[in-house]
Amino acid sequence: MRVLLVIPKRNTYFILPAPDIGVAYIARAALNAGAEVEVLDAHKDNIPPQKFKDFLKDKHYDLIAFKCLSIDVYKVLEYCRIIKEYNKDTVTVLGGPHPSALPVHALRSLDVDYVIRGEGELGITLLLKDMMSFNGRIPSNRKEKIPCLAYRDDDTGSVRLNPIVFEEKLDNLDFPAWHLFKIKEYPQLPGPAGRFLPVITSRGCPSICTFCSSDTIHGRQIRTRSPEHVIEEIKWIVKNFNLQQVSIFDNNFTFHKEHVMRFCDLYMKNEFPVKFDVPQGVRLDRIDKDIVKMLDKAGCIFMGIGVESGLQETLKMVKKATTPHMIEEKIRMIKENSSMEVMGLFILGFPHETEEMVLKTIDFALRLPIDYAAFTIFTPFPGTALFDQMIGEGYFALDELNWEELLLDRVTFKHKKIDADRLKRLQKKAYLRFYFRPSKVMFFARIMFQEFSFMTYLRRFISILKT
Ligand code: B12
Ligand code: SF4
Repeated sequence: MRVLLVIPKRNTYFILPAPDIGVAYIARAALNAGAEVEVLDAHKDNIPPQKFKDFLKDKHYDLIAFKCLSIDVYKVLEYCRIIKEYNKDTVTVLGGPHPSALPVHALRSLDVDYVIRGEGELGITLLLKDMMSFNGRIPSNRKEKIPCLAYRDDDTGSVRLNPIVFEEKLDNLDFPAWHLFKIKEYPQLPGPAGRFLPVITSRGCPSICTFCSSDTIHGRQIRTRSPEHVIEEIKWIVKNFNLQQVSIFDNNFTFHKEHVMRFCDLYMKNEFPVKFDVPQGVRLDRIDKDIVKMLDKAGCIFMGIGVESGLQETLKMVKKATTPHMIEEKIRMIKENSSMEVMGLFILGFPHETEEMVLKTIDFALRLPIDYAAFTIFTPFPGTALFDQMIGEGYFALDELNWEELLLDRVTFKHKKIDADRLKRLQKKAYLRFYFRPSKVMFFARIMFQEFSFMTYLRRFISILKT
C-alpha cells in the first residue's frame, strides 16, 4: 500500500522554519499500519497543483492524503481533481483544522473520498489496515467502525460522521516520522536558535477562548505524555537531525505544574546540547515563579504569550480569563526571574472593537516588557465560537468566505466598526511602532548578520506590508 502525504502549496512567500509535526505523526501511524509512506511538502518544494501532474508521472499511490488548513481549500480541490484524472482509483483523504471543523462542507464541496476529523492517528491506522484487508474497497459496515472518519454513505450519498476518539495514552503514539522530511531544506531561525524541530508534550486545552479552534482537533481535556517519553524523543531528534533547538508546540504546556517541573528536571539531567523554547503561547494564569525559574534553569530561552488584547472588555468578551493588570504583572515577573525572551501575541480588530480600542491594545503592547510582538488581524476560523456567532449575526455566509484569505494578515469580513483599509494600516502601525524603537535595535542587528534568517523575516514583513 503506497501512501503520499501532502502539505499543499500556499499563497504566501513565507516558508515555515517548522516542518509540520501533525503530518509527521500521521506519517508514523501510516508506517506502523504497514504502508510505504512518502511526504511531500508542496509549499517548500514549490509544487502547486499545475505541477502536481508532472510530480505524479510514473508514480503510483493507493492513497493520497492532505493536511488542510482553511487557506488550503481551493488548492486541495485542484490537487484532488488532478489525482482523480490521473487515476480514479487513488483514494483521497483530508485531515487537519479545516475539514475537522467543517467535515460536511468539505465532503460536499471537495471531491475527496474521506475526511479524518481531529487527531488523525487512530483513523488513518484503521483506514489503511481496512484498505489492505479489503483490497481498497472497504465495506460500509467496516467504515462505520473507523474512529473520526467522515464519508459519503455508499447507498444514499449523505455524509456520515463517525464519533471522534482521542488516544488517551499519548505514550502509545510513536515518535513523528521526521526521517521522511527533508529537514535540512527548511529555513533556520535567527540567532543561535538555528535549526529546530517541534515536540508536543501534551494535547488539548480546557480554556474556551472564542477565537480559537484548537478543541476541534485536540478536545478540551488535557492529555499529557510522560516526561520520560518526551525526553526519549528529544534524545532521538537531537542525535539524528543536527538541531540547535527544540520547540514545544503544546496548546497549554504549563497547565499541569508537575508535568513542566518534571520535564525540566529531566531536560537538565540529560544535559542536552540544545536549548528549547515555547513559542506557541503559554497561559499566564498557569504560570508562577517556580515554573519560570525552572524553565530558565533547564534551558528555555524563549516564550510566546497569548496576550490577545490590552482591554479588559475584550479579554472578557473573548473568554480569555485574564486581565490587563494580571498580564502586566506576570510578564514583569517572568522578566525579573529569568533570562527568557518573551513575545506577546496580539489580535487586532475583534468584531466588537473600535479603532480606539485597537490603538489601546497597541499602546499596551508598547508598555509591556516584552522583547517581540506579533500583531495579527482577527480572523474568524471555522470551529471557533466567534465563527458561528458571526454567521448567526449575518457577517458572512459559509460560502461567501474566501478561504485563501484566512491568513491572519487580512481583513476577511465586513467589520462593522473599522474600515478594512484602516484596520490593515493599524496592523502595520503596530509593527512599526513596536519595532522601530531604540530598544529594538538589537533585534535587527541580530537578524541582519544571518543571511538566511534575514530573508525569512524579510519575506514575512513584505507579506504583511503588501496585503
Ligand atoms: C504550531 C502552529 C503553527 C506553527 C507551525 C505550523 C506547522 N508547520 O506545523 C506556525 C506558527 C508556523 C503556524 C503557522 C500558521 N498557522 Co498555525 N497553528 C499552530 C498550532 C498552535 C498547533 C499546531 C500543531 O502543531 N499541533 C500539534 C499537532 C500534533 O496537531 P495538528 O498539526 O493539528 O495535527 C493533527 C490533526 O490536525 C490531524 N492532521 C493533521 N494533518 C493531517 C493530515 C492528514 C492526512 C490526516 C488524516 C490528519 C491530519 O492529525 C494530526 C495528529 O494528531 C495550531 C492550533 C492548534 N492547537 O491546533 C495553529 C493552527 C493550525 N494554525 C492556524 C493558522 C491559520 C496558521 C497560519 C495560516 C497563520 C499565518 N500566519 O498565516 C500559518 C500557516 C502556515 C502553515 N504552513 O501551517 C490555524 C488553522 C485554522 C484553519 N482553520 O485554517 C490554527 C488551528 C490556529 C487557529 N488560529 O485557530 N502555526
Ligand atoms: S487560545 Fe490557547 S488558551 Fe485559549 S483555548 Fe486556544 S489553546 Fe487554549
